Amino acid sequence: MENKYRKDFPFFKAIDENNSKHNNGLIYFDTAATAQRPYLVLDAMSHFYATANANPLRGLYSLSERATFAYEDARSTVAKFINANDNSEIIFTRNTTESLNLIAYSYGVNNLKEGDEICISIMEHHSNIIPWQMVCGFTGAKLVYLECDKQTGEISDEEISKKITKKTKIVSCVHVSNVLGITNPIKKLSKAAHDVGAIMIVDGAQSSPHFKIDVQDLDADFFALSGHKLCGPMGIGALYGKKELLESMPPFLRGGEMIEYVTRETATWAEVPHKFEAGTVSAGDAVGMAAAMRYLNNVGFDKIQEHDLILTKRLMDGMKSIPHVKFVGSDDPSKRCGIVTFTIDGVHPHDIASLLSEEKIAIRAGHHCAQPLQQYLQINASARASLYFYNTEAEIDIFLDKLSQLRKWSGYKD
Ligand code: C6P
Repeated sequence: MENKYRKDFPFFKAIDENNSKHNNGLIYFDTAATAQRPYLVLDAMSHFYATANANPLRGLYSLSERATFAYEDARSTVAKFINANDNSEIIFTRNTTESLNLIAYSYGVNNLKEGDEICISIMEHHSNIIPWQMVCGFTGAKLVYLECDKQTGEISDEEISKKITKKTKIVSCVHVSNVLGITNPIKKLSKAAHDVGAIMIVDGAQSSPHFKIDVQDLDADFFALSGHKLCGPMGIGALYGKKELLESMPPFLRGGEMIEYVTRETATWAEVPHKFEAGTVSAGDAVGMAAAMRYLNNVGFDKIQEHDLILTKRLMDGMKSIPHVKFVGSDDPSKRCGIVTFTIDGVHPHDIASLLSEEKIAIRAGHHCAQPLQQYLQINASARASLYFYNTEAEIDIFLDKLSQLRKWSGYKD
């Protein structure tokens, strides 16, 4: 089946036309780490720097106004992309990690106290663990983990009602796990959080590239995402927050145009979202991320999901017939969001990645920045192939062929 999207990406176009300086023949199965970028994104950024580059939000001349317009227009695209109620509910950050730290430093440290609890899941990325460990250290609050089924990755209703209690002040959960690929029951978690007066934070780093996000339907108080995971540039992300919450919170970083008025001793703050955007903003990157979001909308999330499933099914069906390969998480392709994590008996995941790299296949191996999950599952490391709509069935078949030979290359007879 021909993949009509690949020509939209300079990276794949060069590979497919066999004129890439470094990557001819490369199979890129590491989109969960970072996606490739289409021409549209690179063009939008070049256009911004060629025609509208000035410091946004400051200058009174028309070039700066154009920069401000481009930046605020990008904010409006992000708001629409996740169905926020108002553009001012979107704060530009560097990435998901910074978005989560912003909430921890601004909301967490200032609103929690000893005896309170923060509830996260055992499958969180470190970016949604360590900031909360920090808040607990500062405030005396306690970190509580929602555990999942070790085979399927599912978090049960009983676990939710056991762990989210009157002591809970924050529930923060990953929407799609970067290891298990599972989609968590965010609406149930939001309801449980709100029923006890807690706020609901969603780490959307892995979900936002794969399906249509509706923060109002999820009833999330905060939603974090990264541009580079959804075909946008690195170094730009977003934090959605409900307006009344953002208005009640102090700034995270200070300096630049995030102020209203400064005296020798004190300062007052700009309105949201600018209160949270200290220093010169990454306008070119925001423009690039907005172009990526428009591109994904044009591809269509129904198409993206359809393609995810076709490829994931082919990959997992093939892997099931290779002896000694074991999935980490569910063996149901419809529950993986294109993220297939696995081990091979007797071959260290780092060796799997290195041997595949020699065959020009790029996958990730190691702890995937989710060490508490690996401790819980009692595995030291795993390998992960992650797919997107620009991957092909032919790539899957080559991958399966190489994978079936890995044990032999490692000195085993079967
Ligand atoms: N996961 C992976 O290979 P940043 O780095 O801030 O853009 O994203 C952090 C992050 C947060 N949450 C989840 C669920 C994630 O998957 C990631 C990034 C990459 O799995 C890099 S470790």
